[in-house]
Amino acid sequence: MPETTARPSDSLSAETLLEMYWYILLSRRLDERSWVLHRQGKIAFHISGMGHEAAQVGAAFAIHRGVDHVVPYYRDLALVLAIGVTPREFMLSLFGKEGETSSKARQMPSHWGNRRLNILSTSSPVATQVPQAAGMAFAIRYNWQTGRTDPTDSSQPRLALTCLGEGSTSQGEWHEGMNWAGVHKLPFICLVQNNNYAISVPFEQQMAVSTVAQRATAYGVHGETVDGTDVLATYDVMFKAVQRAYRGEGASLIEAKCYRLTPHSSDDDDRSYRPREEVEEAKRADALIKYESWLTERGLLTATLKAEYEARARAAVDDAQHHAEAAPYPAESSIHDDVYAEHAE
Ligand SMILES: Cc1ncc(C[n+]2csc(CCOP(=O)(O)OP(=O)(O)O)c2C)c(N)n1
Ligand SMILES: [Mg+2]
Repeated sequence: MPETTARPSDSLSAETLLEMYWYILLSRRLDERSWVLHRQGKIAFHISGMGHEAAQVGAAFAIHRGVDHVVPYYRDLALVLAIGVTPREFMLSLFGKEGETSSKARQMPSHWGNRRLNILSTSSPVATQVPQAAGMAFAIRYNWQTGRTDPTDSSQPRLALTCLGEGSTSQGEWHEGMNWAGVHKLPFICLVQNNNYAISVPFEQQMAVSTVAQRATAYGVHGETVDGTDVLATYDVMFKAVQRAYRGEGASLIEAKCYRLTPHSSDDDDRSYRPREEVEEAKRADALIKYESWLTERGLLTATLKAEYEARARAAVDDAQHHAEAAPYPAESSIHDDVYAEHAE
């Protein structure tokens, strides 16, 4: 008899599979609108996650969303939406309006932070969040070891997940964080979203190895490369990494191969370093189209249902935009809030 290996995603319900689809779609439509708003001169800056959504949604669904610690990077729109950030919260950050959750509208957009959802905001220098996330994982393990928390208690954070691009793994902080995670067998996952470019610098000019995942050996952590345009393949790899972390078996370095479908940001022109044919080919292999076909082949997505999802996404994007446009800017008098410590006289 041929050997069949069950994949964790085999046991996902139709409802969950469609929920994953919803977040990929919602992220894509919000992202597209953001580019339009930028071109209309309504917002100053946008940095896109298009092409990375499947990897991010696959990862989000493998963790305990809203409870486990997540330290995302700027491309993680789909990840944070799947964790519970709302389209309104995202648009408030684009417009820099009152109610923005990461920094009360002080930060650049896409520097996700959300106390309610255990999402920690990062600063702009890439990879600086890696030692911080490893430190959070250290605290989790320390609390288990000292009996302060129970590793089987799913109401508590049981791992720290951080994301970054492959180019950012050239930074010293990445190596320090990974080493720390390996030495202390931390419940820590680093998800590297490898889109082959660090702005204009291609992969082969960033490192002399052929995958990021093989660097895991140097830190004594589990390393694996996965097709990040395949939401279920990413979910499977992430699910196993998450279970290892929860069981106290240590850290993982997961490399999800993606393609950035847009320029690096609204300030970049990628025509100077990427051939158009390469971009067009990646668009044909787009994660959203691939997952739609997969769902359709299995009878889970019909033309009617797809139209319903599109209408729902459109309504959510419109609502978020109108909400952010109507919201006030932070009051001038609040400019020093959270800058200086406050002491009771
Ligand atoms: C320490 C540091 N150096 C340079 C930059 C400017 N910068 C911002 S994003 C970026 C590219 C990062 O590429 P990668 O890690 O591959 O992530 P991607 O943007 O491709 O998802 C650079 C160089 C920065 N933010 N921080
Ligand atoms: Mg990159």
